[in-house]
Amino acid sequence: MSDNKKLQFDSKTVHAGMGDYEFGPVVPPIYQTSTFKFESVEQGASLFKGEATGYIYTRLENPTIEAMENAIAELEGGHKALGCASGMAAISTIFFTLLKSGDHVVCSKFVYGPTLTLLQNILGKFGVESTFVDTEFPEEIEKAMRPNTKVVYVETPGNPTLAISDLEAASKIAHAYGALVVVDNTFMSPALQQPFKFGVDIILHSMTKFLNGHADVVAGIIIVKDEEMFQKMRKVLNQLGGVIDPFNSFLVHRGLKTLSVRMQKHCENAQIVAEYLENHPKVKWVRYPGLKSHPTYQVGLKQHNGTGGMIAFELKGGLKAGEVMMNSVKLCTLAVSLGGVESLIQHPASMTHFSMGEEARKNGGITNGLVRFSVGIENVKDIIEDLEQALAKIPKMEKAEA
Ligand code: LCS
Repeated sequence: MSDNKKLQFDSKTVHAGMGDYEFGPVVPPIYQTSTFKFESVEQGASLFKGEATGYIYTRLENPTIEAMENAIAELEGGHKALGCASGMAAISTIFFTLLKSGDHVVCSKFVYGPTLTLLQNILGKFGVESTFVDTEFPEEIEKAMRPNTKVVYVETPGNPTLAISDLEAASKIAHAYGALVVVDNTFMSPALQQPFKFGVDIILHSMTKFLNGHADVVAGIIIVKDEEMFQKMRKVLNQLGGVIDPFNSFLVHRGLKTLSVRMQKHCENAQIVAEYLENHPKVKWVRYPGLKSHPTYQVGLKQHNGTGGMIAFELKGGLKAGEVMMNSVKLCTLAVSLGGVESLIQHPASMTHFSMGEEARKNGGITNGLVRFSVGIENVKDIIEDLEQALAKIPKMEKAEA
């Protein structure tokens, strides 16, 4: 193993997490086994007591999973990471570790729909209260803090509004009240945003998206800053059981090697597409971290190393026009999820954020006409040509829908 700590980020994406394995493979082998043989009863017992190092059972630890976890912990600048079966498994493990009945959470009001419903409907049932605020405004976080607030949960940029929250400001406020800051870094990946640099305590990702990058895995990850939190979180994950499996870990680790080049291309393409949409006569508004018209563009400049691959926009003809466009794309695919090499387009109000309900959507700024676009790494000329022909299908609509 080379001393990866000295390497630049893009070199780390290629080499991080590699261990020493029998036969000298250049990538971690897939240990597709549920359990590991003990040398003796005594050795098995000492492994369980934590006195010996080694592997016991894949729900607890597995070398293929560990390699991927080490790689992502290194890329985020964290201590260690825990691979999970999905982004939602990562989020629920974090909440079940940090919260108990009577505790309070302050959460961004623009989050992935199921994150909001998990807090409201499931954690709510166990006596955890949540307040959803516009975390773009630090004073809104401060106003919502209570003596029993244990977690400030920020998704930035938010799904699907692309609202950017200031992580340094959120961390300062949360810490002043003794609360921890948890950040969903799915939309940016560590290539474009490294939340630990801004004082955040715990990072999570849906690795289904940019980290894996190829739309063929559902997975999540939690990254922590110290051993004490790692052990606490690991115990809960092992007992809840939402762990990743070795093959998906292998695929994510494979995807990570091209993270830097993929993110660079996502950013380049999305900037061109966002500017194209912003100048299109049929478009009402566009939200993209790389546009000066973004209300928190300046926060993005401070916090990001690039402007990402996600765009939100609304057409002048509202939902009806959006439906025509989404039904007319040919190269781009009408599908949920995001962050893969292929361009995907979807309608949050009826798809990813449907479960939130109309009121929470309205509160979070998710209008019925909002279209979300995950810009892939195809040639941008082909993407624009596809959008052009789809937008041309929209009949003249005089009045914009509410
Ligand atoms: N966090 C964010 C920001 C997400 O976008 C998603 C999934 C999750 C967490 C949950 O991850 P999962 O369990 O699916 O791995 N977002 C999706 C979306 O926007 N379309 O389909 C899934």
